[in-house]
Amino acid sequence: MEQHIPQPKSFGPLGNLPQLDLEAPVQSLMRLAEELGPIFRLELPGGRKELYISGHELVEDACDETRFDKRVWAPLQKVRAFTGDGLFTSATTESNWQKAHNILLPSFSQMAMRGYHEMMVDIAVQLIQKWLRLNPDESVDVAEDMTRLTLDTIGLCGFDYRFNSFYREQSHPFITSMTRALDEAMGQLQRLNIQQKLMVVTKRQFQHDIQAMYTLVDKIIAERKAQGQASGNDLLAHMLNGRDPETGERLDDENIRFQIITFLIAGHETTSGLLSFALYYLLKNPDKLQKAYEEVDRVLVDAVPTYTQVRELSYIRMILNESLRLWPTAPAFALYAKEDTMLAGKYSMKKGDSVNVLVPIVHRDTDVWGEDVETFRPERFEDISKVPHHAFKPFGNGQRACIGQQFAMQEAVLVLGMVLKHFEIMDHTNYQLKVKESLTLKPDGFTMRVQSRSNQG
Ligand code: MNH
Repeated sequence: MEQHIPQPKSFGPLGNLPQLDLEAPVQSLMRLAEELGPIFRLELPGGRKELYISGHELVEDACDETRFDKRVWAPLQKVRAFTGDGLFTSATTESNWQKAHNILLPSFSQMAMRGYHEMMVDIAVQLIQKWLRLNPDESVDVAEDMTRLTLDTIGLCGFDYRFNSFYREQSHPFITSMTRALDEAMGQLQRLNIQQKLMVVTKRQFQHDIQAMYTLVDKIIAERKAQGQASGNDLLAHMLNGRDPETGERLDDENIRFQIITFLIAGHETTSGLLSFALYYLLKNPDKLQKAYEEVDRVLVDAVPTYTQVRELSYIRMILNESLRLWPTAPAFALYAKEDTMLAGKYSMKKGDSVNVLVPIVHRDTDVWGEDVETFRPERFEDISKVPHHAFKPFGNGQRACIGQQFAMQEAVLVLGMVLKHFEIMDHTNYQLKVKESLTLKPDGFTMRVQSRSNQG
């Protein structure tokens, strides 16, 4: 039997837009899900209808790849203005998706992580050095320094390029352009067509920012080609040299440009948010912080961690997973039906209809996670076989899941481990969590103090 899908009261041509806080759309959707249940519908300007799901049964069914595939949903369509048919913003049916996926998958295997370890350590040491040199009354802007770290890490591991963010007060010009372009892409979503047409200056700035990104990236590609294509063992080398085992084809230059911009965006915002949320939760949970200290003191016995030691930091990894459960920094993804189908046997969907998965609410489904879903409890991830994987989707789904998952976790475990080995962290403002939204989520205005642990004898 067909079931009713709730929709809040709508307001003429604006539809349900008034119910969304435009500064924090995901958090408005989370509130609506708590009110309306595991499935609801909204009407957005332009007659766009969107379906949102967050119950584990619905999500598990929509994650069936034989019937559903990733939809490049509205925000990603906007981002396509500068990431084109790169991995993140292409449809599975576009030929460059499969080709790039085949060529790049080996660069992201757990094996490949060994090859990035020295470079990850190089950047992590810069963060530690910066914090060691702070005066006792100075505090750390957590998300800012984590963004410096993750950007520099993907720059170095990916393209042998140093953004040198720890040597700059202001962000690197690439990041200024990227952030502004991302904000503009999100802004376009919320404007009516007529407003959009009037925003000449904004449009010109957008074009300027895109051009600035292309210029830097094209320079990186040209310099590498000048050195001889075979040089290097980073992502760029793999993109220039790799051939698709299925077709024998290489990636073209335009697609490589889109992939580089994609990796620079996808490869740093989310990981930086993850590290920031993890530090927030540790400050608020002293008993978990104590367990983490015990682990790093036991495992990280050398001046800098080895690859193998990072793999041994299992409690640190659990902390990161639990942070991703409560605040998955990429909070939503979309799927469409490949043929007419019934979602979870209850809701009929026509070929092409889509659903948006509200990940933070799936991660708070008490049916699978238990009653204490709001509690930060890394021990949930102790026994991998007991984790409800169908209701844990911080990295998306199936073949379209995050290609950088191993990379992100390797980097985050290394950095959180090193931070805790070196510093006592202090919640000097009694920070109250406020989540800031762009394409991803981050704690807003979160600062802490750090004190070297080695000075304490
Ligand atoms: Mn990542 C896709 C989350 C780190 C590169 N990433 C996705 C998706 C999610 C996601 C969710 C699926 C989106 C969708 O279905 O529309 N990613 C994360 C999170 C982190 C992360 C939570 C860190 C924490 N991602 C990284 C890193 C890189 C990266 C690091 C690169 C070095 N991610 C990608 C790419 C895709 C992706 C590329 C698209 C993959 C594909 O569709 O083929």
